Amino acid sequence: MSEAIEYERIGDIAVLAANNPPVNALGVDVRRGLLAGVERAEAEGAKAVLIYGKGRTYFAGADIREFGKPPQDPWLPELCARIEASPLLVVSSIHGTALGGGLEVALSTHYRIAVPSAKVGLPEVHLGILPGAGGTQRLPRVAGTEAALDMITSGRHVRADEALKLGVIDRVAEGDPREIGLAYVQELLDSGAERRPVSEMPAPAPVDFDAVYEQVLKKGRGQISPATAVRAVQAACEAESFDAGMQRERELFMELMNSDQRKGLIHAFFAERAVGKLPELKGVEPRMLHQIGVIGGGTMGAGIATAALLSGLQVVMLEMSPEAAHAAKERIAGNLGGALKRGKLSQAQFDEIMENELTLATGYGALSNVDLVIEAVFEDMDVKKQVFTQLDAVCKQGAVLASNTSYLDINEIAAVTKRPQDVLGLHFFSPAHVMKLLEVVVADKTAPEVVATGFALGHRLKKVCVRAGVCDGFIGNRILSTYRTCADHMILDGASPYQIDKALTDFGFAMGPFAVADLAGLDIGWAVRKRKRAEGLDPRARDSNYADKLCEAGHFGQKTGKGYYIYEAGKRGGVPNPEVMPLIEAERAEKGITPREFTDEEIVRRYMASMVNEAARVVGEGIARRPLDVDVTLIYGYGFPRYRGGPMKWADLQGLPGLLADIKEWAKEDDYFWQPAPLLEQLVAEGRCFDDLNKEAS
Ligand code: T1G
Repeated sequence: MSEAIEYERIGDIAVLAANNPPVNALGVDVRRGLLAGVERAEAEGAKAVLIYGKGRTYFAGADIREFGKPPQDPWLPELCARIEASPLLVVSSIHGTALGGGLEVALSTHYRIAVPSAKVGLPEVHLGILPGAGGTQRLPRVAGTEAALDMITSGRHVRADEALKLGVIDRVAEGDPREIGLAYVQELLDSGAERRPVSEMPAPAPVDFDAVYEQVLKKGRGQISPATAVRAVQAACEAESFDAGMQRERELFMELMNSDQRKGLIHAFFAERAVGKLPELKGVEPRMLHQIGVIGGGTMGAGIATAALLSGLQVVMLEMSPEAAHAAKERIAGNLGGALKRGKLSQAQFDEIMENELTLATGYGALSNVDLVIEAVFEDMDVKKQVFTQLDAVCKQGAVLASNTSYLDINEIAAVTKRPQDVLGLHFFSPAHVMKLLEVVVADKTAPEVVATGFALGHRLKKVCVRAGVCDGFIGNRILSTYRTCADHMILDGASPYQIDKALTDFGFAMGPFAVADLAGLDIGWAVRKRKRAEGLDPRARDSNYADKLCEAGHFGQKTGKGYYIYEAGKRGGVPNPEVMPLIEAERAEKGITPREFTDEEIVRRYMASMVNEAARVVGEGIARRPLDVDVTLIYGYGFPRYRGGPMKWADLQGLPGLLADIKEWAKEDDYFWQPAPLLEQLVAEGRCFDDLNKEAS
C-alpha cells in the first residue's frame, strides 16, 4: 500500500487516511493508494470505508504539478467511478479545503461529513480548466443546477454550513476528522443506511444554458474556462446518460487542458507562490514588528496605515499639523468603514482600532519606538531626504526605514542616514489597502534581514511581494513607462486612444492605458514627462506633447471629470472627450506626420513587444530576479490578464524568435525606441525561453 494512503481496520470499517503533505494533492501515489484501499476493504469483507486527510486538509485537488505530463493510471474520473461503484458504504470526512478533484472524490463517496471550518469548492476555472472528474455531473445532482453553475463558474470556496444547506455535504460536526468520520460511519451502519451513488440520482433540471453561457463568457473578459464549464453542466442536464455526460465533460476538459489559458493560469498559480521564495532570504530571520509609523496621511499613507491596522499592527500616523492628522484619521476611518460594510470588520473591532491601535502625531518624537517607518510624503527627493535625516536622528536602533516612493533612488535616500543597511523601498499601489502588489525595493546596502522584514510586513498585510532592484520606476512603473510610450508613438502615427484602449481590453486588460491614465490622474504622467525633459531627453526620443495640452487645460482625468474621456457623476466609465483628437491631429501636423491605419492586432503586437522587451532588460539587469517576478508584478499591479500568465509567459507562448524579428523590423523605422534587449537576443540565439530562466533560478 502506498504510504500516501494509510490503511487501517476499525471493526467493520476500513479507514483510508491520506498522507501527502502539504495539501494531500491527488498525485498518482494517492490515487493508487485509494484504489488499492477500496479493493482491499472489499476483499477483506469490511462493511464500510472511511476516507479522510491527515495534516491540514482533505484532498485539495488533483496534483497541479502533473498537468502537461503524460497522465498515469488510475485517472481520477475512473477512480471516482470505482469508489462510487463499491458495494461497501463509502464515507468522506472533510476538513481544511476539499477542492477540485478533492471535492470530486468526496462526491463519489456515498456520504459526506465535515467539520464547521471546512470549505469545499471546484476552483478549476481559476486554473483555466473545468472539473474533470465528474464534478460538473455530480455537483448539479446533489446541489441543483443553479448552485452548481454558481460554484463551478465562480470557483469560489463554500463554507461547510452553506455546503450543508446545498446538499453538498450531509453532516457538520465539531471534532477530529477521523473521529467524527468513524462515528458517522457507525451511525450509518447501525441505521442500515443504503449506498447513495450520486451518478444514479436523477439528472438535474435544465436552465437557459445559452443565456448563462453568454453572461459567463462576458464576465470572463476573454477567459473561456468558466463559460466552457457551463456547457459541461448542460450535459449533466441534457445528455442521455450519466456516462454520456461524463464523456462530454472529458471532451471539454481536454479542450481546456490543451489551451494557452491553462498554461497561463497554472504559471500564475505557481509564480505567485515562487515570487516570495528568494535564495538570499533562506534562513534569514525578519525583525519583529508590533508598531509601525506612517509619515504622510494622504491617499497612499492612509491606505498603508489602513492595511497595517487591519493586519493587527499598531500605527503611529505622523502628519505636519493637527488638521492634516485629523484629515488622515478621517481617511483611515473611511477605508475601515468599507471593511465594516463588507463584514470584514465588526463595529467593536473598528472602534478598538480607531481608539487604541491608531495614534496620531505631529512630531517625529512619536516615532522613537516604532519597529518600522514608511514615508509616503511628496514625491520629491529633497523632501524625502529631509524626512530620512529626521528619522535617522529619532528612530530606535534596528528600526527599518522605508520609502513608498514609486521611482526615486533608494540608494540616494539611504545615503543621508547613518544606517543605510536599515533602509529599503516599500512601493505600495493605490489604493494601498486594496491593491495586492508590493514592490520590496532593495538598495545596495540594505541588510538581508531588512529585506526579509519587508517581505514579512507585506505577507502580514496580505500582499503579493516582489523583490525589485533600484532604478527609475523599479519593475512595474519602468515597464509601464515603455509600453505607454509605445502607445503614444502609435497615437502620433495614426491610432486613436480609443482604438488602443479597446484593442487592449479585448486582449484582456481590465482597462486600456488611456482609461488607466484618466483613473490615476493625467497630472502624474505630466509630471513624469516634465521630469524626464528636465533630466534631458535623448534627441532620438519621440517626445509627445498632446497630453500636456490636456493637462494645461486642467483636464486630469476622472478627478476633474475630463481627460481622454468625459465622466459623468454616478456613471461608470466615460465617453471619448471630443477635445482630444484635435490636439493629436494638431501635433501630427506640427511634426509633419501623415497618419496611417493601425489594425487592433498590430496595436496589441507592438504594445506587448515593447512591454516584453523592457521586461527583458529589467530581468537582464537584475532589477527583477526572474521573469516570473515581472509576470506577478504586471498581473497584480497593472491589470495584466491573469489567464495569459503575465507578459513573459505570453511571450514564451507566442515564441521569442517572432517577437525579436518584429522588434528588429520596427527598429528600421525607430532604432532608438526599438532596441532589442540583450537578454531577449541571447535567449533567441540559445533557443531558450523566459521560463527556462525561472527554472534555473528556483
Ligand atoms: N497540486 C499541487 N500542489 C499544490 C496544490 C495542488 N492542487 N495546491 C497547493 N499546492 C502546493 C502549493 O504550490 C504550495 O507549494 C503548497 O501546496 C501550499 O499551498 C480533476 C484537475 C489548497 C487553498 O485549484 O487553492 O483538481 O509553494 O501556499 O495558502 O477536476 O493551495 O509550498 O512548494 O497555496 O494554505 C484543483 C489549489 C486542482 C486548489 C491552500 N485544486 N490550491 O492554500 O497554501 S485541479 C485547486 C489552493 C483539479 C480536477 C482538477 C491552495 C490551498 P509550495 P499554498 P495555502
